[in-house]
Amino acid sequence: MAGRNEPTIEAIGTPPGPGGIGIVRISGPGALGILSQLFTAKRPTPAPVSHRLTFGWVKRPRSGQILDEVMAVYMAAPHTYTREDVVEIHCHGNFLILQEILVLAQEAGARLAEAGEFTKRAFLNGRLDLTQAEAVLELLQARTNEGLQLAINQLHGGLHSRIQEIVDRLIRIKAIIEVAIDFPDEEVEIINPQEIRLTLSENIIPPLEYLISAADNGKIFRDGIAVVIIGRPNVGKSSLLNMLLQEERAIVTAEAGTTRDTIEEYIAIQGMPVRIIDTAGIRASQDAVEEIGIQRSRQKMAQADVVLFLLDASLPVHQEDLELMASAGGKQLLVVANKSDLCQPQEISALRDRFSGHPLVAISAKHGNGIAELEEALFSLVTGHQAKGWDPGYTTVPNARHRAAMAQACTACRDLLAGLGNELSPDLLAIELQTVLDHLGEIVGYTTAEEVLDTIFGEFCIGK
Ligand SMILES: Nc1nc2c(ncn2[C@@H]2O[C@H](COP(=O)(O)OP(=O)(O)OP(=O)(O)O)[C@@H](O)[C@H]2O)c(=O)[nH]1
Ligand SMILES: [Mg+2]
Repeated sequence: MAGRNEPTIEAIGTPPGPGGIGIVRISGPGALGILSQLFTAKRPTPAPVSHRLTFGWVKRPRSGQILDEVMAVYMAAPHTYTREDVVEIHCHGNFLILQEILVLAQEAGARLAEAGEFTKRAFLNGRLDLTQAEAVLELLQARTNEGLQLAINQLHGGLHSRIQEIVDRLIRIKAIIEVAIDFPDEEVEIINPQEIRLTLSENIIPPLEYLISAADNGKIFRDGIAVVIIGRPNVGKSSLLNMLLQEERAIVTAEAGTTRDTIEEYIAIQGMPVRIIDTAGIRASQDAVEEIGIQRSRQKMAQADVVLFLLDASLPVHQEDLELMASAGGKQLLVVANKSDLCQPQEISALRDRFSGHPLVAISAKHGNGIAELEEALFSLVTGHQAKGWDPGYTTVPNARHRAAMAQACTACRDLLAGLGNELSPDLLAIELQTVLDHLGEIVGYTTAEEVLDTIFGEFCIGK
């Protein structure tokens, strides 16, 4: 637990820009003292009452001048986010007011918090484990309801408790082995390799493997995908972007070469967070600006997870279409036959035959036909499942960091199993076991390297 001499930290907890309310948050042993210097309650109490909002004013201590009318709350440790004394001042959401409260609090002894420092203190003080601290960040950043739900489950300790169960089983085995090390001459056979083997192969490796598969299958719902719309000029790429966004985001004209730069937006498709990128139409061009745009289109195509390859279905397939499609290389590709309102069903069938190696959907980006089918096809392409009625069933989806540690733990468990077969000495078994425990400890934060912690908390915003 952080000691009494931890510095008291402060930050604005609300997003930038004008708002109804802005909150300054202060945490640390000096929090209450700082509040008493800045805040004057309308109805003062003889002693501070914890966890109660109080109406009053923030005054500039030197002049006694009122800065703002506020609600303030003091929350006594340890029942707070950081487990330290915490103070919040809820003022009007004006940046000048928030900024001045920060300065006044600094003059009273606080220092500006680093990114994620509140949550880091919550972690260091044992209020959250590392998976829960990461879940806080995910909760703030989730873009879909599915992602939100996963973050809440993890914050609630979903992953932590699963890992803890596995750790507890390992610790039980370790205790047995340690007895064997401490009493090597005992007549009774203390280590029962068969029992340890069974625990490892049935109660430790399978749950780890399950969590690893959950990480793989749930990844897209957690991290999302980048989808790029690619095609020759005028095929309707920007129209499709606008239709997906339900907003006139990109300029659409009948002229080829309208979009010069890439346009990126975020949408949710069937619960997947999608970064959707409209690009300049690709063709041989003499125009310098257009040429730069086309290079950008190609870069975005190279970086994307999925290519929506758009064709104008009302026109014959052009050599440039084929070249463009070939240049998508090994990307996951969905052929989108646009302007289907201008052609006959048999023309679409002909395209289907022609591009039979790829999934194809027919749409009209202008009128909105086929958009639901497009979303479903995209979902099946990236998940391998039908969108309708598919429930991944995972309430816990470990992230890439957790996955890597679990994979290492699994490998170490298999080594341990092999060691048991070879009748390894108890000392060596204990070392192998500790390796597994260390890998799992990285996930929850027992044995996580300082740099890793810095990276994790560095991703947070200042006020969290
Ligand atoms: N009939 C019909 N017209 C469409 C459809 N989609 C787009 N258009 C028209 O096709 C023209 C080009 O559309 P854009 O969305 O600007 O095409 P683009 O692929 O973004 O073009 P560039 O940015 O120039 O590469 C516009 O006149 C659109 O109204 C469609 O589904 N049906
Ligand atoms: Mg365009």
